[in-house]
Amino acid sequence: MSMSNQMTEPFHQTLLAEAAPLWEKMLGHPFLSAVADGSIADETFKAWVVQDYLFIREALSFLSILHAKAPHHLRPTLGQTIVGIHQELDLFRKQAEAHGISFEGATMSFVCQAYAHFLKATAYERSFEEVFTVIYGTEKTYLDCWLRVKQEQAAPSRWQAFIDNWTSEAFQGFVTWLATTLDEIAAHKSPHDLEAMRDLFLMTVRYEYMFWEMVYTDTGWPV
Ligand code: MP5
Repeated sequence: MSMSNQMTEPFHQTLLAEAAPLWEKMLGHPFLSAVADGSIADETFKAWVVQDYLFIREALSFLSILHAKAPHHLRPTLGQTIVGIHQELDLFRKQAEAHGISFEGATMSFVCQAYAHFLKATAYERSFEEVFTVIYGTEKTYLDCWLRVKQEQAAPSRWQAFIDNWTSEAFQGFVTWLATTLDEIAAHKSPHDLEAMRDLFLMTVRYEYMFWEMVYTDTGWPV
């Protein structure tokens, strides 16, 4: 694949251009349109709440290792994301209580576990730049997916707290910071390194698609 335009185009835009077909498929997932038009089955959305709760709880170790690998000047913001995850877990617990959802005894589905383990393996084994590329992927996908829901919404949803969580100005600002910082980091990397970062980014987007697919098709463990 060609990295020839890396000098002219910010790296995050190169990644988004490479991922464009996958991205469209992800944004067009029926889970998202069903949330937007209010037709999503309660049980389907609740399955997502449980799986995403388990997922972000696991993602804490990914973020902690990213923080530990980060250069000093990026640590204040990355440290805040760890606090942010704890706040998000509180949001999930409050919403679960309000909607009669229980996390007790819940286990990660096949896809949820695979994705969570991909994050952790990346955090432990890959360079800071590679891990940073993955966090950009996880956050940018969520921003765009929930923005799509918000844009298509004709009426408030009973799941509005989640929609608002990933479409807030603060979250948009954070994702912009991730993109700008990724561009700065990438400016000093070799084509070989950039290619490894790109591969991880595309893998992240694939997992994001599979996460919607898993909850929508109610795939826990196929066997
Ligand atoms: C995120 C998430 C966003 N909550 N769940 C999945 C499957 N992908 C991405 O991460 P965060 O930390 O909740 O903003």
